[in-house]
Amino acid sequence: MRLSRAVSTAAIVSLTAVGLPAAAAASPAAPERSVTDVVPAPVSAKADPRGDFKLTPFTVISADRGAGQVADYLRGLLRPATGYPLPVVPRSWGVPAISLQLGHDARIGTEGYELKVGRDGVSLKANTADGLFEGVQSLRQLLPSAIDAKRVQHRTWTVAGGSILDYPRFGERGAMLDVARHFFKPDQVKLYIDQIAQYKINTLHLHLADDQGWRIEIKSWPKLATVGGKTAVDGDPGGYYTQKQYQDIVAYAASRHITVIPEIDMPGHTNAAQSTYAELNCDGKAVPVRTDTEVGYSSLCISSPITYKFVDDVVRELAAITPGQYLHIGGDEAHATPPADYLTFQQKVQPIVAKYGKKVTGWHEIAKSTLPVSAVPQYWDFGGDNESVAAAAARGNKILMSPANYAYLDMKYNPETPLGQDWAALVEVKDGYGWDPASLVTGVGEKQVAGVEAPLWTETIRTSDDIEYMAFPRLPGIAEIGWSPKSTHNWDAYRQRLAKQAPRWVTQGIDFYRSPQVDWK
Ligand code: IFG
Repeated sequence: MRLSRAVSTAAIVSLTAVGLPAAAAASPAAPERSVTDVVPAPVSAKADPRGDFKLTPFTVISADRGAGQVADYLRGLLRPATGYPLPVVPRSWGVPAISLQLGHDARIGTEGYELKVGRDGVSLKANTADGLFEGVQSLRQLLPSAIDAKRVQHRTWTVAGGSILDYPRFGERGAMLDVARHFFKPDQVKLYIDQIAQYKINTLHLHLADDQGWRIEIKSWPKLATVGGKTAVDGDPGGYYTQKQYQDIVAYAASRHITVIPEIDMPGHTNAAQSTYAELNCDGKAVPVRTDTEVGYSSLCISSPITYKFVDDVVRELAAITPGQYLHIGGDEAHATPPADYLTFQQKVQPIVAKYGKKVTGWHEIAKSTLPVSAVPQYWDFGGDNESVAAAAARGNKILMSPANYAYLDMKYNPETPLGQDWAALVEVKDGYGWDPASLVTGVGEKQVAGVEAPLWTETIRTSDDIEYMAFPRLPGIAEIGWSPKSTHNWDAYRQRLAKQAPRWVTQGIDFYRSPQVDWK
């Protein structure tokens, strides 16, 4: 039966309108996704349009010994939307497979991987499980964005063909969540862990204590959490992690190949502790509880011996439940601590961290003291000269870069941004992408950079939606700066790759800021 012209035209219009390319409207579409679209940009990627791999209900995941955890994680990613069994097997016996293999490839180091996608199967090779995990993050992006759906989608599942050889520029790519100004429940932290893991972030810095709240149970000073944890900025609900809950968060992060770095900020930013325990104040009187957002007014009592018993107890208990090598001792904005006292404090506290088998990291002010070479100052100023940071770098300390005017995710995008602050800068997506860690601070070059971190301070951030709005789309840019070769750093190319991430965030329910600087897909 011939449709009348009007009807057939209407049919084409309606099909096109719902986004289904009607035959007449179809053009040879550029592939929706390709190995060259991956964020962070890989070291090398070569598309093979004839090499697409189709997942089917018969596809298996084969895993070398030692690759089982990543294989199970991958299966967990793919099963909800495909509904396929995708059994994890030690060998594929010739059945089409995604194979995870461990080897010794000097080119890719401890976190790199080699990914090959062809019609007959997918091969992912790495030297460690960490490398396989990072390779899986790239593999995910070669599948349709619908792969992140939580319910079965009846459709074809094609992995874009091609090959990727990849490894990180810097060893540390981090995100910080300030759970002190506002408290976030373990499940909210785990959600953020899953969101940042997809961009090869490998550390999560938890800012566990500040003036407005103490968030981690310390058994030898129980009121820190039970009393000091009650408050939050603006009198909002407080909360804290029991040591068991903290260990559960640490384990969850580890299953996403992310190391937790806990921070107890001192000698400043200590009002929650000092309003809870009178003996922590030089005059023996508890200071008033504070839930405003002023900074720089508090200081532990440097001359009092009990201060160092407090630090010893806190560091000992935190070290015992932290598998990661580093403890963050804060050290920022100690404006109420006389400079000489600050140095005294650093000289007493840093050995305590070492005594409990951990290494020191802290805001870059700690570089005013002579640090052990393993200590990592975290730079948070705007770039340029900093004598003590340059001197530390010259002595062999590596510097973690988190400049407030580029990497602080609590900075507003623009004057109309409803959340966040603007004391450092307005940071639109392009601004957050427009810097290089190895040329930010005089005297801190490629070899002296430990990596990058994107802190999210939460004075104005209360919900997971708030976190998502500030972290996306800027966090992937920081992740790319930390992972990808400097040679790939190009805003015009990046903004197109970033745009293709949006359907994934929509499927994942990430409430991201639709910056006008990006042509969102
Ligand atoms: N500076 C303070 C943070 C937080 C931040 C908000 C650092 C190292 C301003 N210290 O950044 O506690 O208040 O943007």
